Amino acid sequence: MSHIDLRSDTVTSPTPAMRRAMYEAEVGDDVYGEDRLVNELQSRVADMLGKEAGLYVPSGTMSNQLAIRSQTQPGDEVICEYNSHIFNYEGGGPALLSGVQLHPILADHGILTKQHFSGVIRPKDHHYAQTRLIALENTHNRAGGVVYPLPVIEEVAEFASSQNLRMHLDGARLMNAVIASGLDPSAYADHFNSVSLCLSKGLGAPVGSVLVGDSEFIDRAHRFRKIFGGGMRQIGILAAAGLYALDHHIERLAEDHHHAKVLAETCRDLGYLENDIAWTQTNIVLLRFPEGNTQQMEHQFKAAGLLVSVVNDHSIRLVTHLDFDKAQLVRTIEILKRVLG
Ligand code: TLP
Repeated sequence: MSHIDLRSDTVTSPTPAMRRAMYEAEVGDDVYGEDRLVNELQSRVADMLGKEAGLYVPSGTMSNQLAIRSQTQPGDEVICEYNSHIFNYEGGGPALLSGVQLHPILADHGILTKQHFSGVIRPKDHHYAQTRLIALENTHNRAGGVVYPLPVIEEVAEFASSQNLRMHLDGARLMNAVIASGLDPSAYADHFNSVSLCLSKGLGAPVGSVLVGDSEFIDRAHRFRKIFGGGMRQIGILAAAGLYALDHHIERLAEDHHHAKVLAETCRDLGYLENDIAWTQTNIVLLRFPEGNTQQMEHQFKAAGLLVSVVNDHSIRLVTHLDFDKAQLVRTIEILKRVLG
């Protein structure tokens, strides 16, 4: 029997219906701006998030890096959370591609509040890097899919505006937050100058993210996308997958959240859930191994038929997704009980 793969929600394969939409897609050359489906996808996501314009890019990493490059100058500073994707998993991109320094701040469950910014903004003095941008992540991946509370975002955005700082949202899993909270996507996006949304995570497309913001920002990002090598040609076949995902795979995220909750309950009962179960809010479950033996546990899970991802010495992550069904849920519970019980 094949392994159950809960390493990430990026592991899904396009469904037969999504592949059909890709097969039938008309294409044009997107570097000339002539791919109708790419244009449709970009304006669809921009409309959904209440922004003027959108830009289709190959990955969430490129989307975040373009947002940083387009809203900073070399020598500037970007504030982010200590466990954020931008700080941990993007290969030092901000230093390499934008020449900026990151100022990471550790926050409980990944949630930076207004209080965290007290005394952090650099004075306008030649000694200092200039603070230019605040980047938040919703849902917060390494915190375990935590949904950013809207009132906290509102407070941070108000503060940012009082300091003349721009705001970027890494919304790789923003639609998980939308489904979990019942809020409109634009309710979150309203507070940011730029938002990155991934189609290749819970939404189940094989590739792609859309970066949105005002037209001037998107125009700058478009230029940097070309410079970073992200100008692509007949990608209507990929945009078709993204459009299909927006039409068919948003509401169903609730199912992934339900599956994650059931797995979290199992892990809690076995004594291995990292946080209180109230923090399992979307599709990510964090397991804690105080003995620091996560590599060894990963091998044991694999031998039992389950692929997991090791976050660090003490944490293992399970992520539910489109290709994980009820039958696999039952099998996973059995495996968890067998390995951890
Ligand atoms: N995250 C991946 C890994 O890189 C850790 C995963 O499996 O979760 N922002 C957030 C919050 C993300 O979780 C990710 C992917 C990205 C950006 C980057 O997206 P891609 O992989 O498309 O570059």
